[in-house]
Amino acid sequence: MAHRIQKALVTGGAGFIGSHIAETLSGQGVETVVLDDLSSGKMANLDGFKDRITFVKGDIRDMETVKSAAAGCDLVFHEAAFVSVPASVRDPVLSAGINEIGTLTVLEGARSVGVKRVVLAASSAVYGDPETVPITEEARKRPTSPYAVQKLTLEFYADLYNELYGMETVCLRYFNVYGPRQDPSSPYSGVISIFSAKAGAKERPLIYGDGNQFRDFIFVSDVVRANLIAAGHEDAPGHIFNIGTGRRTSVNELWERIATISGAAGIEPEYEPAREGDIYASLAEVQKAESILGFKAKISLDEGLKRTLAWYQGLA
Ligand code: UD2
Repeated sequence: MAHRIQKALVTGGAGFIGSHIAETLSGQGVETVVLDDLSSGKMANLDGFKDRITFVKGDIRDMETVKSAAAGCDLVFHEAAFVSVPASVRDPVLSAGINEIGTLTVLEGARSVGVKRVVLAASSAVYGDPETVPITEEARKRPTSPYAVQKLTLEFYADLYNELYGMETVCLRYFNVYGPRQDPSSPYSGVISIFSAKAGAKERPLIYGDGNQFRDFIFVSDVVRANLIAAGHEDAPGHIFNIGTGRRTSVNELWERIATISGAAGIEPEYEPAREGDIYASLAEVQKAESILGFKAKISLDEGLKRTLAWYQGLA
């Protein structure tokens, strides 16, 4: 597993999820290279471990940059992406350049320098509005945004590199990931980051719709662990795994818990009409990751929220 990794590249390693992967890898003594163009990632996310990594500022669409960052690596974690769903709706061509051509460049660059395995960040966005929950990996794919189409394309390319070129690839379809370093600053930021910031400021949150819509929220350290297992497990290559908890939480319940933990209980949310294109139900079927990888999320929502809120309080 992770102890067999000598050197790894994390694309998007200055971003929310990528920085946690880079921090864990480098903390385990893995020689870690971070490639990030800082378009949404931040140097501040590397605070505390930047002396343990090699940071390369560069664009994943540039083949030479990718090749030199990946040189000598046995593993690549591909977390770099154009991450905003609504922004992908506004700019499908720009987002496709990063999420499709950028991904292809990472795969091809990795292959050309002899990387053994690439673990890629896929997304539950590929399912769109599901017919039933929990959602199995085989469920119908109904992408409802350019971002979702691009993440589905990423999976096809990953599979192709596994089958056609014999470079091992594993795709992890993240559900709603949350935790420290998630940026709360845009209205389209993850709901937990927004609610945490609101609770800290003792302000009323906005809930879109009736608040009964639900999600599968997974804490970022569990996602890091899933990546490390996917990186080392001999049965992982060629597979796509849902990475969630299998537990559902409604947006109403989420606010209640955040408010209680942060001492903001009694602050009533404001309600607005549901966001256009919002999905009502999302919940992972987690059996496949459990049976093949032995991966199971460990951090309860309350524990994850406590750690997240503590971090946002530290920022204030
Ligand atoms: C998630 C992913 C997105 C994409 C999508 C696929 C995150 C941050 N986003 O979007 O990248 O993969 O899934 O379906 O993981 N909400 C409020 N008030 C707020 C903010 C949000 O009520 O201030 C609601 C929102 O309307 C939605 C729920 O909270 O019903 C979750 O919203 P989100 O933006 O955190 O994540 P989601 O699932 O829409």
